Parts: sequence; C-alpha cells; structure tokens
Amino acid sequence: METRYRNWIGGEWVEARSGETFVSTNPARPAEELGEFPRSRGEDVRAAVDAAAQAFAAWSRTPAPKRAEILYRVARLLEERKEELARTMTREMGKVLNEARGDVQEAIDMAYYMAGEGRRLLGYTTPSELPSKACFAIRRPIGRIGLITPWNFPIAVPSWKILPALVAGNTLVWKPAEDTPRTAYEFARIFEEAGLPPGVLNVVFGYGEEAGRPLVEHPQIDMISFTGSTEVGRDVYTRAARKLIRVHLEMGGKNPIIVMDDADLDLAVEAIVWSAFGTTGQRCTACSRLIVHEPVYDRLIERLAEATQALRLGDGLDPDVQVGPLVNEVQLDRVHRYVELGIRGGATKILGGERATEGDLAQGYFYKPTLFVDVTPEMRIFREEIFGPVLCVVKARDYDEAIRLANDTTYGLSSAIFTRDIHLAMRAIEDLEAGITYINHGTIGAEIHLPFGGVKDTGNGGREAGLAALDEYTEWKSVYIDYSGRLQKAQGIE
Ligand code: UN1
Repeated sequence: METRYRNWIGGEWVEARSGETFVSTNPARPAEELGEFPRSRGEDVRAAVDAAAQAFAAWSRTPAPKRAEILYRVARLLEERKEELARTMTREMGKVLNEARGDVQEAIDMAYYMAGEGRRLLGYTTPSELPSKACFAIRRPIGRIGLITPWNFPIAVPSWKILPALVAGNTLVWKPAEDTPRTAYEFARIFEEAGLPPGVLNVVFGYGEEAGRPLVEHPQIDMISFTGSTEVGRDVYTRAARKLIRVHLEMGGKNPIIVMDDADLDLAVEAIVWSAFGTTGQRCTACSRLIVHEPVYDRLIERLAEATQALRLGDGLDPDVQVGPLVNEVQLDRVHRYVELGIRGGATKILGGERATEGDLAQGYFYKPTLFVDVTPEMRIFREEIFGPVLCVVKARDYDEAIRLANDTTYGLSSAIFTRDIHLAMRAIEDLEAGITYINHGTIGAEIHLPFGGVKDTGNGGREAGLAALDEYTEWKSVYIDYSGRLQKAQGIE
C-alpha cells in the first residue's frame, strides 16, 4: 500500500505542478515505504511564496497573544500525538524510539515556550536625550521566511525555526529534508488542525537543488534559516548575499570531550558513549573527538571499548536497541570512506569500522560503532565532520594541550570537559571555542530555552532557540515621539 502526500500551499494540499514524486523509505528496512511525496521545483516554490506573501498582512497584524493561542494548540496536539509522531520518525530516519520521543518533546517545549512569548516579545523603553520626547524599541516581523531543515531532527529543528518565527508574525515556506518528508507532513498537519490561517505556513517537499535553491533565490523571501552541512550552508549564504537578506545558518560540528585525570571515569564513559553513538552519531552536537589526559588514557579506553562493544544495533522500534541505522546509503558509504581514510592515514581502529550485516541488519544501513586511537590532528578523520558512529581518540599531556587539541578545528558548536577541579572547569568555559560548553556532561542534549549555535564555520554568528531566537526572527524598530511641539535636534545641534 502506498500513500501519496502533497505540498501545503495557501491552505490547500496540492501536487507538484510537474506531477513528479519521490518515495520515502525506512533505513532499517528500505523495502518499507512511508509514502510518495511531490518532487517540487521552482514553480511550486513560487506558488508557496505567493501564498506566504498574501497571508503576511493579516498574520503580522494579528496580535501576538492571539498568534500564540495557536501555538498553545500546537503544543497540546503534539503532546497527544507524541507517540505516533515518534514512531513515524523512527521508521523514517532510524533513530531509536526513545530519542524520537525526545525529538518531539523538544517541539512541545518550544511550542509552550514561544507561545508564552506571545504575551512578552519584549522591546524596551529608554529616556531621550531631549525633553518632552519618548523613545522605545519594538520588535517587528521580518516578512516571508524560507526554512530549510535537516533529517536528523525532523521535528525538533523545524520547531526551533517555525515557532519563534510564527509568534513574531512572519509567514513561512518550509522545505523539509527529502529523507524525512512523512514526519514533516505529520508535523504540518498539526498546524492546520491548530487553526493556523491558510498561507501562514507553507510546505514544499523536494530536493535541495530543485526546491531549496529557488526558495533561497526568490525575490520575495526576506530571510533564510538553514540547518545542514557547512558546504550547503556556504552556498545558501553566498546566493542570499546578492539579495542582502538575513541568513541564519546552523551547520557542522567536530565536537570534543576532554577527560582530565581527576574525572569520574564511569560517568565520563557513559556520557561519551551517549554523545558519540546516540542518534548513530548523526547529531551536529555529536562527540567525534575524545581528548584524554595521559594518566587515565589506558583505563578510559579500556572501559570505553567495553561499553561501546555492548551497544545493541537494530531497528529503533525495538526497545532493547541503542543504535539505529544511518539515514541512507549515501551516508553509509560516506562513513565507511572516512573509516578507510583513517586506516590509511595511520590511525588504529580498535572497534567497528564496518557495516553490520548480522541477520536482519543486512537489509538496513547499519554501521558498527567505531573507535579510532592513535589519531593525530592532521588526519581528516580528526578534522572533518563524519556524521556517523565514529569516535577519534587523542591523548593530551596536560590541560593546556587538551584545550589546544579541542580548539584545533574549523568548527565550534558543542564541547565538554570532565573534571572535578572547579578551577579547570571554569577555565574551560572561557577557553573552549564553542557556542556550547558542558561540564561533566557529554556534548549533546541542549535545552530549548537557551541559545543554540556555534562559532567559527558552524554558523554565521546567529543563535536559535532561547530568547536569541526572537532576535533572529524579528527586526528592531526604534520609535521617537516628540511631544515638545517644536523641532528639537538631537546631538545638541542648534
Ligand atoms: C542537531 O543535531 O542538529 O543538543 C541538533 C542536542 C539536541 C539538538 C541537536 N537537543 O543534541
């Protein structure tokens, strides 16, 4: 049985103009299909942007507390459907069910959080330098925003963009990842059921080059928010620069965990395994570099190898499974190519390094959690984002060397240190070049009410989530009201 899904444009569910489609499948067993989706192109994107443009006047004038009421309904519907959405997500992109539930929970949290902002959206008032003059700064919506989102957090990451953008009064065109259209469809349906007016959120399914690019280049799109690879993000930024529009970019990571000799090693091992192999390593916050202080190196590696070996691979719907498949065959090949590069480059593979093919695993895109030691900073496996279950371990003589190694990367999203020394912990907060630093916790697991994003090539300076999200999705307007009845010139001009 196959089900055919459609784009959501101006409140209608419509086919791609070309009639072309693509199919979404389950990475644990690719013969299982989750539906057929429109393969959209420029003409579909243009229709969606027109719908967003038409909806803007009414939506941006709707009082924010009223917009927020819809967000509260979205939150409640997400809660009701949490289990169903999580199961669809697991079937569509492979993450284990518990993690898929967490993914939906992030959207629930964000919906409540941003709904609350409907009654704040705070600006500020400030005194004027002149008498009988009032000054204040308010937030205004930006306009029509294009959203391009990845498959690894198919509900959470879109929710970080859609919910603040909506409460702020923008209208949206969303191009979800081609690997997770079904999950995106189910999420979009919730906005429809919650009573979002037609055209406020539009969804166009398809591929980056065919549907994403025309969205970025459309003259009526006032901002792009993109989460994905640094390579694609750079292209998005460059194209959008010609239009001088705002671009929010959330991209790669090569996130380090440092373990010092005074650390609680049991805790560290548990956190490393969760950060490196949770979501099969397919998080932009995943730990892919482990930097271990020499005195505990051997002990830590031994325990880490043991814990990694014990991980169970399989279909994420099975509650005993800890590591699901990679999302598709392209990723599987990519991860394996990196493993080969590591071996050729002289790193020592102590675990994994191959596709898992035992029994039922053979049909899916399963890859064994992989541990490399003897890694050096010049190696590509140390430098490039692999986005799979591959962890590189290096040894550090002392804290300073550990920090140097941690910062020896073009990325800067998440980072962590395990130590019981408060001085080192506090120093690491200052020294680690990253948007996020964890003390005695792995690199994954950000909460939605704090700013999320990174430095260096991870982004272009913006942050999503937290109150920072409102700065992304609003323009500041400064207002001056002169009630002196005469022309008063600022800066003391006579
Ligand atoms: C991502 O991988 O794109 O902090 C986002 C975390 C999650 C979000 C990750 N809450 O790992």
